[in-house]
Amino acid sequence: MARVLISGITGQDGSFLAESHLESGDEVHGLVRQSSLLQRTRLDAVPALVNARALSRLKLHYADLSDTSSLVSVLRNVRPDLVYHLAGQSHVKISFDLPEYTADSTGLGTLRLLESMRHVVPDCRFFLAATSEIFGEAKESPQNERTPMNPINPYAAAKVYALNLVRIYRSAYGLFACAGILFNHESPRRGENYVTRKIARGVASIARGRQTELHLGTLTPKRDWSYSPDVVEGMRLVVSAAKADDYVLASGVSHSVGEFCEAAFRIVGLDYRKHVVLDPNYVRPVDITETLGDASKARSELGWAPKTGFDELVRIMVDAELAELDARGDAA
Ligand code: NAP
Ligand code: F7E
Repeated sequence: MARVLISGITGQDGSFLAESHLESGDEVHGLVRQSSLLQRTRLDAVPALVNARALSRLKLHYADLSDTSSLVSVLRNVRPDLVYHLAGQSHVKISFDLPEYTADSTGLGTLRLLESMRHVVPDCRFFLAATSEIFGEAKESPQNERTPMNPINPYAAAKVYALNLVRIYRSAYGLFACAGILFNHESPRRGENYVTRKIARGVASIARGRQTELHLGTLTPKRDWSYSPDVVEGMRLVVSAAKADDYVLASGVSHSVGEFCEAAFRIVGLDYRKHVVLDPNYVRPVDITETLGDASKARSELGWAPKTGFDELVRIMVDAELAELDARGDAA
């Protein structure tokens, strides 16, 4: 039984990762930050899939990425074998509004956690959720582990810093520090202000007669979208590899935001062109035209490949929103 510590356990990936390790019989510890409400909706989904005995192996600890002493204290108490570092401000557009907070939580937060680990649990394995955003408007397609970093927003710049720290702590101190260079991955647990969840919610709401329009910034950018549980499976393989290294986790297929809309509206028999309204409020100062990942290193060295294709992902997300609306029984 491994002792696993997850920062960002209340997020999309953190909740799937917690579930996956609980199902493997591990002891799972999560860092949670202070908030005025105790509702943690993604974690509430966990009990549906694991039994009560497994839930007794889930423990939450208050800590904050801005408070080094809280991180040291949790590491001392838990003495984890594995740390997954998923927490931080990770919305690209919001990083233009909160550049300093993004640098502090996503960039310096990683430094604080690595430095605390180096002193308290130097033999513990560390996984960073890095991002395809580090490549910016990439000079080559598809992007792999050797593609030059060229960040174009504050979030990406903070993740470049975090990824460089992982490489430094690996080479300078011999820490087992590794990273997944994660391309977009989605699920019904995705944050509501990311485009796929926003579209899925909009489609369900329009299909049930609760609204008529869906406001989006642009339809042209293309993203390499995967299903979050597939990527979480990849994270587990990266952190349990024989050697600490960095791996791209991506589907290798790219679709535009417009194609996501088309597929999602088609599921409920509607034409997206009649409902999508372009709204400048959601346009970014700069945006990446296309991301496309080459996960061949993860495939050949770790045996990882995503199982869920684009059409299935869209269906999973739309069906979940329809089911939630119908369960609430408040369709107009
Ligand atoms: P998410 O759903 O937005 O979850 C973010 C988590 O970080 C939440 O648990 C949140 O806690 C926590 N958090 C945020 N700021 C914090 C702070 N200052 N101190 C402590 N905790 C904080 O993100 P996700 O989609 O699961 O992504 C997980 C990680 O993968 C992130 O690091 C993200 O940058 C990276 N990533 C994601 C994708 C993707 O497509 N999903 C792609 C590439 C990389 P609260 O619940 O309290 O808000
Ligand atoms: O945008 C466009 C938007 O916010 C996708 C994060 O997990 O993946 C994610 O970052 C695309 C962009 O994700 C709206 O301009 C159009 O081109 O869902 P998103 P993202 O910015 O790609 C990377 C890999 C991460 O690491 C990040 O943490 O969709 N778009 N209209 C819109 N996006 C949003 N959110 N809202 C719109 O109305």
